[in-house]
Amino acid sequence: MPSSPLVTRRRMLAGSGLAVVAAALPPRRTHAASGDTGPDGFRIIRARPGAVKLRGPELSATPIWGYDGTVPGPLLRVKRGQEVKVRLVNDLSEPTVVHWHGLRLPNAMDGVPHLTQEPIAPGRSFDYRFVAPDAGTFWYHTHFRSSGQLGRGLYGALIVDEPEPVAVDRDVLLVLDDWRLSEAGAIDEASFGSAHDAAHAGRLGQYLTVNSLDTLDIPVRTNERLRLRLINAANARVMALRLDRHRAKIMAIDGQPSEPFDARDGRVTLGPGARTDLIVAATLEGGAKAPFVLEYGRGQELLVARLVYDAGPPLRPAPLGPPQPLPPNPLPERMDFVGAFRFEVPMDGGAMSAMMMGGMMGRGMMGPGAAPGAGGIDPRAGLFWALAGRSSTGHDGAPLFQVKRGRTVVLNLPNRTAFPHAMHIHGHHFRLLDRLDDGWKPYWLDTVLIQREQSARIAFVADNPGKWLIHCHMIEHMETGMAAWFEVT
Ligand SMILES: [Cu+2]
Repeated sequence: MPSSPLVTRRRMLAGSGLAVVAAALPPRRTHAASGDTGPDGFRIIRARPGAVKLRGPELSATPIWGYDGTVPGPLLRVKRGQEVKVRLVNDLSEPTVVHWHGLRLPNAMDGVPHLTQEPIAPGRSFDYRFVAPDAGTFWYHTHFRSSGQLGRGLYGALIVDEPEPVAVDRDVLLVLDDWRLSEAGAIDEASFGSAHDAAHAGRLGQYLTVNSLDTLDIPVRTNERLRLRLINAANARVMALRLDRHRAKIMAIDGQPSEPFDARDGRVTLGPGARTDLIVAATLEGGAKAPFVLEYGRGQELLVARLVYDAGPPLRPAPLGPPQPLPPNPLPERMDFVGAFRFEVPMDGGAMSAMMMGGMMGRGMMGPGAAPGAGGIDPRAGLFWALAGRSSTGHDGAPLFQVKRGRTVVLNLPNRTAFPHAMHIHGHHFRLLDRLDDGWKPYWLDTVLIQREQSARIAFVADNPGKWLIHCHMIEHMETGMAAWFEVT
């Protein structure tokens, strides 16, 4: 695996000394509290250029594309069962769409260009309207020319609150991203569409932000209970995070409640697109500081956030006990494995693979008209990856498979490449099956990180009719062949 590009020296210095103080997001801010809401109750969000100080307050702002010109975009917050109503106005110079990542919503609202809707032209708008079926931490992001649009900042968080408030003292959102910036602080646009990135680990930035800030200071009081909502909004970076000196319980993954379990040594790993909700007992003494870091490269780390303890008295005499599990969402309780539809979805291609070399040889050595590599991999056409034996960018071609509504689907996902992949399924959450086929992990996922030469088997009930994508959430892999769709009829 190639090493991550190094974070700049300045960024390291900033991370260790010049933290930006930022208030944690207040809980239960309603989505109507900021921005425009039309007379018909639609929250108006404009996809437009903006400028954000990604490198700290003392350096110049970076031109970005963002929802309402900000990164992350406006926080949307509804209660489970309430409607999300967003009128997306496209003030960009190119088309766009919005995908609601992890939401089990009606197909027409899924925001996949040409598959569920036509792209929203510049100057036009599209109304997204759906009921939020599950409480949890979700996000919304562009799904059009995603490498450039997501890489420029078109994403935001969507929090769906539980029917009854969860017993925490502080609810903090951390949206993580990495940026590839020039010395002057501009987004490196020349490298969008880089074939090298696409054929390797995807576009990795060298500059890490949380909520677009250089570092997030989270104020806490002794014996508080915190909920941390982590979202990995990077195009391709897998984020290995560690919270020091605290016991953290994983409460939810990819929006869905899990059986609570300890984050071992305070560690949690998020592939691109993934979310994790932690509950942390703040048990240090007043005035203490505890780092939350990104581990990368060979033993290097970078400060993401800090818990900064108030010097005053504890909030309560002793910390609260272990948290209760979050209330369940209405997910399928059982799956029919006997009658399941089973399908092989191998991942192939990429740099160092025989298939891609075959494609390069085929065209390069034998001249035009020669057959591309197996599975349609054709580097000359910008296709470096294949899923289930074919190379597609999503909506094109026939469905990978069709199943009747209600059928259990079991997919085997062997990663036959030299890189990890974060496989994302739209419209459904799935179970990660145990190796021995005798059970599943105590959580649900919508995106599963599969290491090189490993495989994962997943199962879900295809209970949501429509045309749904399955793709790698390393965006540059998706855009160069690692995508397909299936249909629930
Ligand atoms: Cu991938």
